[in-house]
Amino acid sequence: MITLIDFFRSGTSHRTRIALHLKGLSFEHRTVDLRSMQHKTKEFLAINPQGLVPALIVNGQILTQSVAILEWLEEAYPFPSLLPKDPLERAHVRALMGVAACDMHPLGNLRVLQSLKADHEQSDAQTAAFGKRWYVYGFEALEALCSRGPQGSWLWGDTPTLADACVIPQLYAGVARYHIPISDYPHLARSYANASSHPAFIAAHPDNQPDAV
Ligand SMILES: N[C@@H](CCC(=O)N[C@@H](CS)C(=O)NCC(=O)O)C(=O)O
Repeated sequence: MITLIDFFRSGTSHRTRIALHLKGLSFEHRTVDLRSMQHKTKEFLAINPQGLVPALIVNGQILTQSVAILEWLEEAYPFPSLLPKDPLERAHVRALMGVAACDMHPLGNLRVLQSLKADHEQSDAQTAAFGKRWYVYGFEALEALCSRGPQGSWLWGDTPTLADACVIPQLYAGVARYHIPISDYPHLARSYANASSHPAFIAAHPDNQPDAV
């Protein structure tokens, strides 16, 4: 039995949903609404002491940190594989995951942007410009890295990998929140377009979640 605790608009929840759907796993959904600070309640902090979504409950064990969850999913459910067979290829896919998960996502996260406003007196416009800058750097880096890899329908070759699971939510946020023109990044645009018609990515999309309003 798998329970995902998430929020529709959260990029880390989005990447976890993509991987769960790509693996074809059925799971129960529980929402923690970040807008009403449900992630800071005693009840949720008992689940994740960091007060961050997502969390995955697997047979009573609580998993946190989305990349750890993705890696667990790949190990526990190897088929369909979301990593290439070759160790060097895997390292390339994990580098793309790292750009999205370590270098882009944290700098646009709610608590970071809230701290810029509350502790450093930044306006909404300054905060948005700050977030956008790191996303643009991320888009540029991802595009350059993908151009070195196997060309196909997805970021790294012809099947979706954990890189697509991590990167697509950041592309979505970059386009929707910061209006970054995805067409300037052909490799990213191709994977983004494929995701828009792929059942697992559609099922995982923020707009298609029960808590989306
Ligand atoms: N490294 C963590 C980051 C989790 C994270 O930052 N989640 C965001 C939503 S995308 C969150 O819960 N933010 C609440 C906040 O910033 O207060 C992971 O990958 O799971």
